[in-house]
Amino acid sequence: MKLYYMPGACSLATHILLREAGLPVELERVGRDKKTEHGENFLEVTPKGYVPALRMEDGEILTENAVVQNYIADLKPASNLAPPYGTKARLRQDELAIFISTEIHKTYSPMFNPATPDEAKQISKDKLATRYAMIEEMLSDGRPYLTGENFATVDAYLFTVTRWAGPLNFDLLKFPRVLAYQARVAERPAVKAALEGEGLLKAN
Ligand SMILES: N[C@@H](CCC(=O)N[C@@H](CS)C(=O)NCC(=O)O)C(=O)O
Repeated sequence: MKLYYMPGACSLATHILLREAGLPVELERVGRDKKTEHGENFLEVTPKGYVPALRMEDGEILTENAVVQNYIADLKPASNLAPPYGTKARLRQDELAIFISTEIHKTYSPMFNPATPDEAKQISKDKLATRYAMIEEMLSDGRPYLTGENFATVDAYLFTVTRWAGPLNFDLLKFPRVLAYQARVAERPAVKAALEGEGLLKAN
């Protein structure tokens, strides 16, 4: 399997999950010009032109964060990254993944665009604040991870997009449990390895 990624982008979540699942990690960096580090035209890999894109063992390309993340989890059920398909627990985890995708990830996205007016960026920040208030509430019972005791797909996803808060000047100080959660996830060996693999962490 080969993961097409951009350093620190949402594809980091899939990268983390490959490492959490103990699967081989083959990475192909995609540039802003849609060329990959080995000269592939990324638009021929996927006309969507965005990461993550996962080339599966059969050669087909799989896209869309929530789906790619579940695919990795289901390849290695013993890693407990997602409950079995068809269970209520899986339904709830999928609900959370789509919440992260549509209500958090895609609220950050326009803030990366220099053409987005400041008023629009503020609207995004106000919306993010209401969404993080929900995450803060979820963590209020002391659970270490979003779905309870186990690190899951949704943790890799939320951690990845929440890393953008700093560079985009979205203040997380009002959400101390979210901040503690970020620090907790960052300590996981697989997360450290993925960050280092993308050149986002200085090796000691
Ligand atoms: N709907 C896609 C969106 C993925 C996405 O937003 N990818 C961003 C990086 S976080 C990207 O590749 N942007 C480059 C572009 O759109 O040209 C998903 O949920 O996986």
